[in-house]
Amino acid sequence: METLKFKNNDEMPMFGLGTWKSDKGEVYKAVRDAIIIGYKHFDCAWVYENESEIGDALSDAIENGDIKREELWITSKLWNNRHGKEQVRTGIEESLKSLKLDYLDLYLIHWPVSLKPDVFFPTKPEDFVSLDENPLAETWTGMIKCVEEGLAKHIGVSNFSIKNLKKLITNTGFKPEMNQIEMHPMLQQKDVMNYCMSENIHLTAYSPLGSMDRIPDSKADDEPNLLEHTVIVKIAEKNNCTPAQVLIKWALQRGTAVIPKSTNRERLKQNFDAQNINLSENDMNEIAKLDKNYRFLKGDFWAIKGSPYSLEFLWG
Ligand code: NDP
Ligand code: 1BO
Repeated sequence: METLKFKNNDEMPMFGLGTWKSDKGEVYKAVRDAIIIGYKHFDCAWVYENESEIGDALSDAIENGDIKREELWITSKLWNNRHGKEQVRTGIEESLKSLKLDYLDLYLIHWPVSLKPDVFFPTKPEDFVSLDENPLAETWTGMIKCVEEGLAKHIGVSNFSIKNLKKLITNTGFKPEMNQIEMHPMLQQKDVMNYCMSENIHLTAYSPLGSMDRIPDSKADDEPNLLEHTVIVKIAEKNNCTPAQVLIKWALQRGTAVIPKSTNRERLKQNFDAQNINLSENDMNEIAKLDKNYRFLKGDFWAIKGSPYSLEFLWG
């Protein structure tokens, strides 16, 4: 399995399993199946509300001798209601307890957005805390402490634009080691990619298959279907593989990590096997033409009327 190398020589498997929307009652089996198939990297988050079941699967797999802790790469993410120098510790401890782990391999600030401690998801302006009141630099200081105290081996961010990355680095003097962002042929993020690569910040592509299992309310009426895109289907037929495999291998061949979600055993295996496909230069060039700057996750839930956050702040 190909890896991304960190400064201290730790290696993160570039291919991993996404777990957002992996329901309780399904995710235990999915993680156990994935480990048997060969998955080593699991992408988790406190807000996915399934870390406890993932933790059961990981500890049972370790106890059963299917895998060793040191062979696993576990990422989790700090939710927006645990921002702040001191609160980060509460956030990571909650995730570690649920995942039944002593340390995370990677801990990310999930979004550059702060919420009040008792708010899970915002419904009104008062649910937010502005970055003037709770600066990201303070949260980042809390993240650095997690590494110093051995709770996380590596730290990074998610959903950070170039502007927000630059501000964080200037204000703290410490670079995130990872930026996890939405990336697929319709949102290729070439500017963010060039910037991160020039700064030695690794990238992970989320929603690589188009995140079709999101709740209907969060989908645009005219949302495109990546898995049915004629160019992707044509390249899949040519390579004797599936459209999902083309999308996964495209991300890997660009040098990014990729974390497709599935709870279905056949699709878990299919996605894992995408690592063995080889897309030609011509295939990559054809896919490069599909960029439309199209986001499946627009982030508009942070930009409700009266919120201190805007889409321009997030992505501008
Ligand atoms: P994906 O793009 O991975 O798509 C998941 C959907 O694709 C599910 O409906 C899944 O169904 C289906 N699927 C999986 N494999 C195949 C296949 N081979 N053929 C056809 N359909 C398939 O969506 P996500 O949004 O879940 O993104 C992946 C992961 O990225 C998340 O789970 C999460 O870990 C992370 N993420 C992080 C975010 C962040 O803010 N940092 C935001 C969004 C995602 P089924 O399960 O039935 O197979
Ligand atoms: C708000 C959605 C988060 C998915 O990672």
